[in-house]
Amino acid sequence: MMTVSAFKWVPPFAQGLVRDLRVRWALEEAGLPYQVKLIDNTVQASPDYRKLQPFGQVPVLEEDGLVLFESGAIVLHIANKCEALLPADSAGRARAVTWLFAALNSIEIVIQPLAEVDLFFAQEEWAKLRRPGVVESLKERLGELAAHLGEREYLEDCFTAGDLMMATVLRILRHTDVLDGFPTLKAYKERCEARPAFQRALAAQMAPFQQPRA
Ligand SMILES: N[C@@H](CCC(=O)N[C@@H](CS)C(=O)NCC(=O)O)C(=O)O
Repeated sequence: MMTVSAFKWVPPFAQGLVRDLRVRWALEEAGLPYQVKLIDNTVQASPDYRKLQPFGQVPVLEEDGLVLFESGAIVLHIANKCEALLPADSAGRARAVTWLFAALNSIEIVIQPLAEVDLFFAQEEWAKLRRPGVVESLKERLGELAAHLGEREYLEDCFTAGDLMMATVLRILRHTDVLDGFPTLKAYKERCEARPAFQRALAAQMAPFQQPRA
């Protein structure tokens, strides 16, 4: 059975956004059972965990001696086992993989700076100066994404691992009203979040955070 690493606890601003969610969601879509290895800061910093994840982050996926890190690589690994995440035809697969990379390399890359400015450095003068430029670049990119999506349900003909990744990336904006300016993208993200597999994955990530802390 596959094992996914996840945090025992994170602050409320991160709960429901931690990147093991992508992996849990992919496993739920694929109908593959998994177990979770909950870690804390001590494990994260330990040499043993660094052997699995060089940067001490989550998620890690372990499967019969295979160890993977990077949520994109892990989701792709799972998607390869499941037609519901990667279409059977080679062109459809390639397009889905393209969107998975676009989510990480073209969208997350412009969303993450806003999360950092707002959630980690909000009181810093440089962050206040930087924010308008970050929002402007982000809105430009989201406009381009919305133009591609148009009135479609998903980025391609059906839901794929590319949508899974894109939805998790758009969710990082939940502390802002930026998506209100892009109603079709907001509806797209909500359509993806309404999938039962997503709901199961989210509930599973949230469960340990609701336990009393030792
Ligand atoms: N590029 C990595 C990023 C992983 C990442 O940023 N994980 C965060 C949680 S969402 C983490 O472990 N943060 C703790 C840290 O960096 O020390 C991936 O997609 O897997």
